[in-house]
Amino acid sequence: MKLRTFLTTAVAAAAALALTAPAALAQTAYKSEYRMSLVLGTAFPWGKGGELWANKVRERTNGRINIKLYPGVSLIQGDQTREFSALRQGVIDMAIGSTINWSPQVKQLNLFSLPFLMPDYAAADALTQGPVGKSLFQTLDKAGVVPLAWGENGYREISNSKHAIKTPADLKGLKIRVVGSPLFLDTFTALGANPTQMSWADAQPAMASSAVDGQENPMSVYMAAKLYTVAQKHVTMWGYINDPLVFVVNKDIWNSWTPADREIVKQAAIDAGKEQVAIARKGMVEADKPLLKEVASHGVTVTQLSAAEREAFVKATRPVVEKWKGPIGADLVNLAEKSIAERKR
Ligand code: X2X
Repeated sequence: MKLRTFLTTAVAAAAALALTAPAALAQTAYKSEYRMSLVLGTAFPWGKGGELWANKVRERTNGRINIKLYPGVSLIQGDQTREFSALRQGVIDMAIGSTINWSPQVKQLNLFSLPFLMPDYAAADALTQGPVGKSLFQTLDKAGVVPLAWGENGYREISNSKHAIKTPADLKGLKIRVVGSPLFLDTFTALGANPTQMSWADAQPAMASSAVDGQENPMSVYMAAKLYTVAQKHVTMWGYINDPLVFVVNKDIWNSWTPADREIVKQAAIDAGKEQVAIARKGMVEADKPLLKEVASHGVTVTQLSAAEREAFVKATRPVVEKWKGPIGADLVNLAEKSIAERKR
């Protein structure tokens, strides 16, 4: 090669490198490990979702993106309502989080905690998989994270150590552990109970020592955490709310990946989310609800409500729905009600 040609080629190559430098830099800036935050570990459907997502990403990127699970929200010392802020700040790289835990920062997510909004699984799907889900993803994006897919913690049923709950009067004076969104204080106060906020980590010892009488969580969580061993011998199936899970990535982390890798991470989240929802519903969607039989086999009273009995709880909590419509956004609540009314069953 003549010197002149060589120089021209070298200059062109240097220019090309300069142009592509940000992308090239981004690729070399991959971390050896990414930290995924979760409240519940792999003994629970929630943690299984994390494992599925991480494995799919590792396989499909040939190990370029390695994810380690941090259950028990251990990156933020178990303080689950700080997860969203930590995610935004980069203390956490990615997460599968409950809408409940992020709703103190993202008020629209309180939608899913409106009592008796979603009568069945089809209603929950109509929200996450329809225009409401899209709108909430835009909100999350604006709030500074990259939302990729929906999962599910599940329909939350109430348990306690004292007696069967059949009417709101049965809740009177019961000390109920709730998660740290103010909406829950309103709901349980409206029902005559005595709600107290604490993290999941603190909740189990509190039940064991009778510092609290009851709690509300999906039956899959109740079973995997063996809540019948911490005096929770009465369960009422009232299905008052369902908390979806959201698969998200911190924005800077997302931007550090190549477009091809972003697509892989997103598709893996969607695939893992679908599988995770099926795992979360297992035992509850079959006609004979085998999970409830298993619960009852531990000496637990499982109370089913008639339509009229359930209606009494709906009526008692109606003012809470009215109060929270404004803070959540009336348009969003209306869109949710419309999506549910038009749902496929
Ligand atoms: O703390 C709870 O109750 C749990 C595990 O369900 C959530 O993180 C919302």
